[in-house]
Amino acid sequence: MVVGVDRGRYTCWLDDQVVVAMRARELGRKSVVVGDRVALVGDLSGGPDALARIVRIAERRSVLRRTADDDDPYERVIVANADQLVIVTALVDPPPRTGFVDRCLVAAFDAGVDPLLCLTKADLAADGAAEEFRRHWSALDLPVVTTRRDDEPVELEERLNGRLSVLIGHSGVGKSTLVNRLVPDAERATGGVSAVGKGRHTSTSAVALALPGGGWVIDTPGVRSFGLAHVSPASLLAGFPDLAEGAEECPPGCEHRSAEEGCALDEWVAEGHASPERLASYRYLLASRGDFVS
Ligand SMILES: Nc1nc2c(ncn2[C@@H]2O[C@H](COP(=O)(O)OP(=O)(O)OP(=O)(O)O)[C@@H](O)[C@H]2O)c(=O)[nH]1
Ligand SMILES: [Mg+2]
Ligand SMILES: [Zn+2]
Repeated sequence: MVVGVDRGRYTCWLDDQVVVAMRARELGRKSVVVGDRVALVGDLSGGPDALARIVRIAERRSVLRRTADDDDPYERVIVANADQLVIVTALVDPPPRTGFVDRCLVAAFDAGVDPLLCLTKADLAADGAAEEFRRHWSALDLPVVTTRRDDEPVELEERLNGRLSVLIGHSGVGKSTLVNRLVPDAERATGGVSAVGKGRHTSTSAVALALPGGGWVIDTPGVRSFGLAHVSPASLLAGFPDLAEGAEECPPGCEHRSAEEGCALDEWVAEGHASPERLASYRYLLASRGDFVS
């Protein structure tokens, strides 16, 4: 398994040992990402100067992608073969954003990866802040864990056990801090919280670490936005399962923009099946992508 990628060098985990490899020419332009299962040839000794070659990438069980912006055609594959996407959001500093979580949920559903919401820095937040924030997704079966500075992340640990999970979130939310607690010898650098938009990230590349209890956790650099240009309009709606059922009542070809155009989603929300904020978030995403359901 590829556990790290840095300037053309791929760190691979092979029989409990680290082997550094480069791409073999026969791979062509195919990208190799953290989480990929690969076939290696050459020097597999794992010595300091040993360099193996990646000759094949195994078929991926899942592919988690994002684009920098909603209209950016360039897709970045974040990780391959993840079972679980852990959406890491601080309750304060940086402040939580429901829209970011909604975007991650769309990406998770699109990739066929289970979402988990992890709310950090509960020690800094007002009482009830976690409950208030998570209420936004109360119509979904979205598992949520809350963590705080001085507590062991026991519940998170249980949910990561035996699975390949990737942590995604803005810079400074505490991803690397969690990884250091989960994997005692991880030694991931942690840093301050940079002002939003400053673009200073403490972690600069994705790294997979073996969990003591089995499974893997992947720490990733903070993302500023989670572009969804690669997600089809139909998949976008699938990322809002609380709304998708209501859309069955829409007229054929409904673009879900407004009740005036016959969209049934306003009625669905008025009946209490989903929250107005979720519908607003969905419509905001639709509009920011500049495409509509046909
Ligand atoms: N009070 C408190 N501070 C925390 C908690 N988790 C993380 N921090 C602090 O938040 C800051 C950022 O933590 P990091 O773990 O570096 O954040 P990150 O998400 O890995 O950031 P990037 O690598 O830039 O994406 C550090 O100063 C941590 O000590 C928490 O639960 N409570
Ligand atoms: Mg980090
Ligand atoms: Zn509609």
